[in-house]
Amino acid sequence: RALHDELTRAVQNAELVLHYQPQVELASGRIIGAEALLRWQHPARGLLMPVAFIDALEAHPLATSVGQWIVEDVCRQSALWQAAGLPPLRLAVNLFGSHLRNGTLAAEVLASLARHAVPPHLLEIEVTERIALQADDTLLDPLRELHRHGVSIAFDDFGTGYASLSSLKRFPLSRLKIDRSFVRDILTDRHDAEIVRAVLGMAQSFGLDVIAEGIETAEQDTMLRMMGCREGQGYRYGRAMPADALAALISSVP
Ligand code: G
Ligand code: G
Ligand code: MN
Ligand code: NA
Repeated sequence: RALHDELTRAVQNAELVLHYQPQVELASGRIIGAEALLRWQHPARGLLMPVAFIDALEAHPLATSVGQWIVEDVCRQSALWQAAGLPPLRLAVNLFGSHLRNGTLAAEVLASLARHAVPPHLLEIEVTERIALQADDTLLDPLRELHRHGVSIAFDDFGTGYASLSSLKRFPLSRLKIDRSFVRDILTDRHDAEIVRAVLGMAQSFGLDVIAEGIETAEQDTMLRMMGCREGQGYRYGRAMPADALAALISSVP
């Protein structure tokens, strides 16, 4: 209850901010995109991570408007970076289940893209298995519509739940995000390595792109490249950081 009320205030006072974690092309190390991750700039407690508030926010009546703001802010940022001469970046947002159920998702996202003249393929929407499981088939229609318009749809934390395989059939997908739990021990756990290999093979069969999450070391990077994984995300390339810091990082690389 206290957290609920505090979140109401936080939204009204614009205390929520987006940080951006780089995503790279493994072959070159080039930053080709970023995932927008929510932070709460709390006036008394400092910068709060999602673990402290994301469940409360997801259940909050304001979740949908926060979701709308996230898409709008990412499109605004994308246009700013384009105008500043940065190479085109694919920016990913995480979806609240309630936002999908709201029914206006597709129209809002398309409006934000149009307002800021952002090409649809530069926006990616990440959907988790939790959402996939809840969703009856018509609830996926907004995602289908966005996908038809060229918006990229990624399956987050792929491989961690039992809906994964059947979801490949129903979901309008562009990319699988290999969960970081499989990347962590990829050099020492033969089963994890085989799971990653299987996901890469499955993605190829289904014509999907793949990104591996949670890459922390050069050895994990090399292993994934050798296995044919083309993109990665993780502390090795950078943590989530303020937008200006990401722009500086991209500009610092010749
Ligand atoms: O870096 P990290 O602690 O930011 O993120 C933890 C989790 O919080 C992520 O895995 C993601 O599921 C969730 N999360 C972070 N930002 C957002 C957001 O903007 N929207 C939604 N729905 N979830 C988010
Ligand atoms: O939406 P999702 O759950 O995938 O959000 C990404 C989460 O993973 C965030 O909490 C982010 O801070 C975290 N993360 C990103 N890169 C790494 C990494 O290299 N190692 C670990 N342990 N966590 C990571
Ligand atoms: Mn994510
Ligand atoms: Na994830």
